[in-house]
Amino acid sequence: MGPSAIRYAGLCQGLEALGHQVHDTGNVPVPVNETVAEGNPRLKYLEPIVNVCRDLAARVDCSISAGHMPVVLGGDHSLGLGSVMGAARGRKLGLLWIDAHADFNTDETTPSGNIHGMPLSALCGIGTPALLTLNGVDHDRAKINPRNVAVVGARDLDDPEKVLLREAGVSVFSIEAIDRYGIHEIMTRAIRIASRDTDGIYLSLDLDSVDPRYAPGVGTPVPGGLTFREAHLAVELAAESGRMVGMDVVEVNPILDERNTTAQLAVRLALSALGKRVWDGDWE
Ligand SMILES: [Mn+2]
Repeated sequence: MGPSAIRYAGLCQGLEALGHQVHDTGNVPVPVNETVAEGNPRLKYLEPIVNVCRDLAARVDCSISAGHMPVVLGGDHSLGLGSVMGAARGRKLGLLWIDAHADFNTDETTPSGNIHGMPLSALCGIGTPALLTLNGVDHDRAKINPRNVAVVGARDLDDPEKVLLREAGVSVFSIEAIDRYGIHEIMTRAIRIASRDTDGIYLSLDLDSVDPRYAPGVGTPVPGGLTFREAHLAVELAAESGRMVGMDVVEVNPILDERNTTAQLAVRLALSALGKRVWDGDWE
């Protein structure tokens, strides 16, 4: 439903108006939630999630290899495991994870059993082998160096998750860091970390990073998030780095939304991340 809402809010038309050529490849097939078994309560829906991620990884790899910029819409942030793993095939990637959460739990630390709380740890090589290798089919286990990962906007971290983040060496720029230093300075630092000795940057944008006033239609809203303008500046700076190879726009849930507000914001942010500016002439 998330991708439909984002399409309905005009993503393709907006991208074309920016001068991009758009190939909408349609939805990645996902089984209907209510028809599959939840399975292991510490790794809910592991099997369907791994299958979807394996399919998505191949599509993203193909897209980048063909010289395109994949824009992956969701939906559950567990898809980030597939998209980033695909983007990291044969490429050394830095990762910007803009999110209210760090998504760095494992099956051992998870309070909920939701895999959308685990993709970033799995991408850094931490957690259950089925996620790390997409069930052994994917040979590029743990491609992302945690030293090239920056989490931006975090404000809801679990204690065991904090220990894992620290041990791994991930840079976490909490909302407090943004309050103190400003989004421009924090994104500059985050982009520097993701750029260091890498071939490019993948941006994974969880709409719950934005304050629920502007993005009410997300699964796990947390008050005190990025403002409308901070979110835009964050992705504009990512675009300006000239190093982005692909992006996710996720956690849009139309059932929880108010008149498609969150999908509309998702479109605005995706366009800003792909080059849209209010004014691109001189300021002086
Ligand atoms: Mn997330």
